[in-house]
Amino acid sequence: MGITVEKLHAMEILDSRARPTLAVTLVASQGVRAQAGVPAGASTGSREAVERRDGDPTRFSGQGVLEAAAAVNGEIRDALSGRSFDTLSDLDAALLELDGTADKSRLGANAVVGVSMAAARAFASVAGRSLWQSFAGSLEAPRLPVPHFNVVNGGVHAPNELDFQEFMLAPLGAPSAAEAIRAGAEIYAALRKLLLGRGLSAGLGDEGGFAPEITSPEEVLTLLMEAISDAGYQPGRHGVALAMDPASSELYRDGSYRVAGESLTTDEMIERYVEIVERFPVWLLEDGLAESDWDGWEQLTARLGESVELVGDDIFCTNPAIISEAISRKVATASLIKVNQIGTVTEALDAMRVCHEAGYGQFVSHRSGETVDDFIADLAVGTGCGHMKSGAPARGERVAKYNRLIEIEDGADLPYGLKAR
Ligand code: 2PG
Ligand code: MG
Repeated sequence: MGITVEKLHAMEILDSRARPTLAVTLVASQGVRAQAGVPAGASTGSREAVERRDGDPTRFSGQGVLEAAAAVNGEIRDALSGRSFDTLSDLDAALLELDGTADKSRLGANAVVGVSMAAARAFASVAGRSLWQSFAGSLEAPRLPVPHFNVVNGGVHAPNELDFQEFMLAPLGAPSAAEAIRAGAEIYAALRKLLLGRGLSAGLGDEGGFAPEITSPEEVLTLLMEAISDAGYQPGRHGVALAMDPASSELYRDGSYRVAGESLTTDEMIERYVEIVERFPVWLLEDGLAESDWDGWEQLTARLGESVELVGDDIFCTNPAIISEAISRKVATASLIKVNQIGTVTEALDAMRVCHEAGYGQFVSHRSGETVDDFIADLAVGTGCGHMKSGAPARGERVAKYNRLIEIEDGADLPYGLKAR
């Protein structure tokens, strides 16, 4: 069932980092009102869709989004109002045509994605479906994804000296999403106790994980192993595994990687990962190498691609064309999926389809700047992609997505876990 756009409205609200972002409302004449909160990143890939910021230094240090809101309330509203669309992909195509740039920079990717997300919700409601149900059948059969809890934050997400950005708990062996979330929360509490017991800070980074005064990635992983055991869980792929996002484009300068005061070549970084994977149950590594280090990525994939899921984030930017190139070069084994990184829901689904057809994983993700919008939970469930990350099991904007998984699981009899690959 299609929708006829009756009203469209955007306003400037705050994200979880005290920065402005957009809230978009779309009213369809079928009696449906749908909203979306637009996420925003800090460690961004250079080929991401470009969000529109006002650049007015007298407001929010130039980060305001009044012009992006005005694009929704003006040009986009004028172009879409009164028009009927059969599918979300038709509506998204109209947005792309109106913007006319490859990176959505004219209207602003934040404006475009907000309208696209609200429209996805409107199409689902008009069809009498939950959002996750509206994605069902597009890829794998729906399932509850393994939540990946980012419990230690570093890099550009925290003011500590830890270079790697994210250290995640992955309850691969949990029997259900609700039990996985319980594991995440209990281990988070055990980790807090461990940190405080050692006189380390339990202050939080942008994604709700702790930001202790630790510089060595191995030391963090050792602490996580302890916290998992302290909370009564089994570390490992049959229990609670580990995952990392070093966000290494941020560490890459003049051909080498800066890690804990050392300067490492690509080969040395790969060796470091090989050692880490031998010592710790790290099952997934995202952005292990920089977005410009494609040759390094080829080597990394040849070396670890069989044993670890290698996820491309900055390097792919949820862009179907870049992912296709990566597939032909045997770079990575999965893509991160961030809807705002590419700019429309339809294109994010295209990126997931490209991955799916090549046997690449799809790891649905929040951004470091978030609202309480829980869109990604439905996206991950409906596409059956098997895993999702939304930061720590703490702070409302992170927990909103995990709680949505609990709600979906409560109302539908769906399997939990990674899909069989
Ligand atoms: C990442 C994301 C989300 P940001 O690097 O994967 O965790 O961070 O939103 O800052 O790009
Ligand atoms: Mg990343």
